[in-house]
This record gives sequence, C-alpha cells and structure tokens, in this order.
Amino acid sequence: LVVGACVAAGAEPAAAGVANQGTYSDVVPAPVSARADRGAFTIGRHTTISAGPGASGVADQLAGVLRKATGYPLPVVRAGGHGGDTIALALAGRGDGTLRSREGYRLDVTPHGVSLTADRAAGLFAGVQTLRQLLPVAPGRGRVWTVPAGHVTDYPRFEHRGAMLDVARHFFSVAQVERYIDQLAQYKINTFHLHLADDQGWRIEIRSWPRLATYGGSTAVDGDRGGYYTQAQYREIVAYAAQRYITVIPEIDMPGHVNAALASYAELNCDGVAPPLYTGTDVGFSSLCVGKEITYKFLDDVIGELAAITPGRYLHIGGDEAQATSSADYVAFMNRVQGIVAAHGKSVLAWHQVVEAATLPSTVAQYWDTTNDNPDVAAAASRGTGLVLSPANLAYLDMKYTDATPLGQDWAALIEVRDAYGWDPGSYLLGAPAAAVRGVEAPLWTETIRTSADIEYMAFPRLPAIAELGWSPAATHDWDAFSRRLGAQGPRWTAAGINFYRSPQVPWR
Ligand code: TNX
Repeated sequence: LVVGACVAAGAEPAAAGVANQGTYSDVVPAPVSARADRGAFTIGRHTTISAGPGASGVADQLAGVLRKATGYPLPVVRAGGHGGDTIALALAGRGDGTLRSREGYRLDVTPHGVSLTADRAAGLFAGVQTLRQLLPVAPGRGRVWTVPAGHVTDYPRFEHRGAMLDVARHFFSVAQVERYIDQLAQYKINTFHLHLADDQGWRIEIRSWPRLATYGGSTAVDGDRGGYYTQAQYREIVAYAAQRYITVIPEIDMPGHVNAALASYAELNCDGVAPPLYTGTDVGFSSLCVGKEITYKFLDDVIGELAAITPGRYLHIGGDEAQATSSADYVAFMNRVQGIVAAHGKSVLAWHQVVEAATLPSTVAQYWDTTNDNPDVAAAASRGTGLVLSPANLAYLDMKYTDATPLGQDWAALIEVRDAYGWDPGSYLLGAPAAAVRGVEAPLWTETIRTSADIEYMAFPRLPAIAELGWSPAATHDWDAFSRRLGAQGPRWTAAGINFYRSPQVPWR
C-alpha cells in the first residue's frame, strides 16, 4: 500500500468540456491513497445503484444525492445479476488489512462502473463523501455527469474527528443544527459536540427540573431570543447525526458556566438566592454549590435523563474556567461527578482542567489551551488519559481570521486557514505520547454568532482544515496541495449555498 501524497494528478483527463469536474487530487480530506486512471464513468438514465447486504441504507442516501443532482431515476437494486452501468456498494473486508478501520473504504471507478466496498456501513458512508467530490460541481452544457476513473484506498488517522457548536450563548434551531451536521458529514467529521448549557442559557429539556429549559433557556447573549430542545427534538438531532455516522456528545458545563441553572432553581445556590438571568459574555463567575447535597441529586437527575437519550459513549461535563470554585472544591466535585456519569453507564469527556482531579481511566480530556507546553496534561496523557486536541489558537472556529473579520473573538489568536492547518495533532503537545491522542475537534463558540450564515463563515474553510488533520495521514500534510484542494471546494460551497470566507491564502477556482 502506498501511503499519502501519491495522487497522480497528471493522469486525470477528466471528461472534456465538463465544468468543475471533481478529481482525485482535489478530495478533502486527502485520502490515504488515490490514483487516477484513463477514462471516466458516466452516470446516465440507465445507471443503477446496487446494494449488497447491509449496504442499502447508504445506497439509498447516495441515490438521494445523485437523483437530486442529475435528475436520473437511479433505482437502488439488490446486488448481483447485472452487468455494467452500476454503482455497487458492498460490505466486504478485502482481507488485506486496508479496511481494518471501521470507517475505511475502497473505491474503484472504471468506465464500466463504480465499486465501493467497506467493512462497515460507516466506511461506505465515508466513501460516498469521496465519490460526491469526484462529480462535477455542475455538469454544464450536455449535462454529462462523469466520475473520473481511478482507485482510492482510505481510512482515518484518528478515531475522533469532531466539531462543537455552542447552542447556549446563541440558540440554533433543529433545522440549523441539521444543516451544519450535513456540512460536517461531507468532510468525514464523525463526532458532534453540542454545548448545551452555559451561563447564558440551558438548552435541553430536563423533565425532573423543568425550569432549567423554560426559564434558564429563555434568553441568550445580548438578550437575543432563547430556546431549548425538547427531549424529542434532541433525539431527532441524535438520529439525524447517526444517519450520517456522526455521534453526538452532549455537554452540560459544570461546576462553572452554570448561571442559567442557578437562576432557574434558588436551592442550587449556596446562599439559597437565585441570581438573575445573564446575557453578557463574561466567563468564570458562576459555580454550582459543591458542599450542598442537592447539587448531586440535581446532577444525577440531569445526567440520568441525558444518558437515557444519548446512545454515544461519552457525556461531556465541561470543567473549564471554574474560577468561581476553589481548587479543593473543584477536585472533589469533578471526582464525584465522574462517578455519577459512570453510574449511568457513560464515560466522561471534559475540558483539560479535569486532569487536576483524579481522572477515571475512561475519562478523555479535551485540550483547549494556546500553548503546546502543558506538563500536567502531558503527564495525565502519559498515565493513559485520552486527549482530544482543540488548541484555541489553532482549532477554535470562533476566532477571527484577521483583524478585519466582522464576527468572532481574538483572545486566543487570529487564525487564518493556513494556521488552522499548520500543526500536527499527533505530536502537538510536548511530552504527550502520540497514542494518547484520540483526535481533533473544532469548537464554535457563539457569543458573536447568530445565524447559519455566521456559522458557515467561521467554519469554512477552517473546518475542512481541522477535518483533514483528523482524517488524512501525516504524510499528506502539505499546505500548497491542501490550499489547491480547498480552492476546488469553493464552487461546491457556492453551489450548496454555503457562506464562506474567501481567504486570500487560497487559490479559489
Ligand atoms: C473560552 S475555552 C471558553 C468559552 C468561551 C470561549 C470564547 C473554553 C473551554 N471556554 O466559554 O465561549 O472561550 O472563545
């Protein structure tokens, strides 16, 4: 197997006259290996999509995408019995080890047909995302939908490739969240972290503590419209993500970032007095009452209800910026809450300050500091604590690109797309073993973000950069090649109505 940077761009004749034909060298994230052959497969009126056992779900999704684009009927048929003119999806390990990963796939395109194989449906789904980028953006005159001939073998570098959306500072509807999930899926993101509660808003219905959502969720930053998800709506988001092989990790931030909860229930406050709702953007001023027993009854109820509607393994318990909690209280609190999460059958994800406590072996720390030198976190990683990397000066999607960016913040850094791409998650944190790194995540905090257009402007093109760091082999890491690949995405984003930042660093097509 040839790994990395072996895309034979020169061998791509691409169907003549087709505008913006996808090519193997333009796929983001870069595949492990891709090779173009002569010729192309043309999708037409008689093309069928065949599905082997276990492949029909992804085949139906592919059919949906292709029918919408091409207008052809593209019936999904059971595998076997027919000759060419087929896009064949099958679950089949090839026995050569290349598809070992649960998201790995192999794509073979000849002038006679397309074959996509994987060990698991998640791999087929990943392969479909690659196939989509091989199509023309728009077929132009003659409406010829071609896929260049070639071969791809692909699988991810890291198991955790995440994006976070803060729905607490500003609330986003189910439809807005699903729109973002669709965009994430196209770049092989497999984890969606929902920041559900913060000082400015509580966004998930908790039946045993109803005022959290109805009162605590009633506002947002600057007094903008609040909102919350009913448990049914949350389940809908989880199911929508699952159909795209994305696991939702819900976060309830604690012991700090809890003003919305404290405002909703006076008894959660040490002095028994509920503070007013908060619509500013300060951090670090609120704390749960660590010494009060009702705090743990409250958390057991919240975590229990959340665990019951979350199929994924992890619940995120925040743990960042607990400046209003003493360090002794913080340690006692984080130790106890990890036990509550475990009692509900889940594992803990928390911001990296959690390493100040006694982490359970299953606890994973999400690193957000702006330096690659953090001996405490490195020591925890050496003892076995897993790491998800989100350095705020590299991976935070709410940071401005430049001084002139109208949205976002700049406390961590200005992050142009080249900065977002210019680091190696495997070797980033000094002294942390590479084996501790579970992957990467791009958080989007929303103090200044109000609309889907705002989300997209901050995420594109940096989200694809982080997605590529998470998926592609280190050997493919190359700014010039990546910026060219990004440039080819521009017309796709325009066609999809995605609002993006036209970074001057990228040769947009
Ligand atoms: C820090 S970094 C926060 C968030 C803010 C963000 C704004 C971290 C774990 N917490 O509470 O929204 O900065 O950039």
